[in-house]
Amino acid sequence: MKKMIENAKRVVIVTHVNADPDALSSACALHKLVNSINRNAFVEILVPEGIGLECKRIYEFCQGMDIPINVIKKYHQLESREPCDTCIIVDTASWEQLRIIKDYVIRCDNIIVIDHHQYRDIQASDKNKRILFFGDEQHYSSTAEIVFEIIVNHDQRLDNLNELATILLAGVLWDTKRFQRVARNTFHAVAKMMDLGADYEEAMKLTAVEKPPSNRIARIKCVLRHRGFKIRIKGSEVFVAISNVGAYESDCASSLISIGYDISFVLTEDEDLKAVRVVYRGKDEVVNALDIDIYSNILKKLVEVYGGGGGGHKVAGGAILRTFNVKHVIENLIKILNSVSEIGVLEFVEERS
Ligand SMILES: [Mn+2]
Repeated sequence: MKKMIENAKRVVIVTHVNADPDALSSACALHKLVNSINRNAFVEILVPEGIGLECKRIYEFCQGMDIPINVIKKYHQLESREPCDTCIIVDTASWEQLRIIKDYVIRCDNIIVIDHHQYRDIQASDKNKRILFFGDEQHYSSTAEIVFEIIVNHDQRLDNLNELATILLAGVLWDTKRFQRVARNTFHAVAKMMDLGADYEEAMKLTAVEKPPSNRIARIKCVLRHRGFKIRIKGSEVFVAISNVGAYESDCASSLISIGYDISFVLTEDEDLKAVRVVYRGKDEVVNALDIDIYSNILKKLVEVYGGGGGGHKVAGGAILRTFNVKHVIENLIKILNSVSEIGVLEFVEERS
């Protein structure tokens, strides 16, 4: 990786669409690393579509450290850019998650992927390209931990290491939901971050979110529109919810889990992409005990039907499907649930109050 960066002229660091604190803090820290390895290279961070609300403070923090972050919303923003030779993809499991910057990144000669997702469809597809992978989900619960390890193992000590450690800690806090899920190296990494001057309180403040009223409306609509099902896998009952919303589908899927479902799927028609986005969430203890995994056994089958791509973990993930027919996707999803269930799919039916 160091050699690639030393020889680079133009480096682009990219995150997944609507960067979260893990993705954005990782990108900012890498920007400093690339600068320290190669002062002559042009380096920039590109974020497709936008930055999550929960990232506002990290965004400001990075700007305070003179790290430029460019949000790419339209193709013309890319057309005016020269092609880059080296791309660093962070916290991204699927090409589809790069959205409008996907084609720009695919043209890079050297690709470095730093990521912790279990399921992924980014592979070295083009043999002429050099592609490097860093990270796995067993050892790392966030991309920030991997980036931190790379920085700590770098032979030069970066300036403002305490501040970088603070934003990376914010990334860890976000992805672990304040240590509700951790991997083997998480606590080691966090202890080392604290040793190097990370400010825990500041890191917590960096990820505090105030959600807009439209988020609350989306979650209410999601609950009103949802359909609930009971399936059985290896003798145990599993409650599954399916819903659709126009935005905030991840929050919507999490809300369905918090009211009592074991697995939730939320679909969104994406006007710009002319595609359907699906996200899923699962309850940790239930999903870990199941004999199937949601991505490979359910969602991937939808990707096989419609095309597209996706990725994720045992308890969270998503995909883009090349269709614009939400109803059709839901029908197929129910069919797939039916095929994995020992008792078929039983729908909960209640009269409206
Ligand atoms: Mn992450």
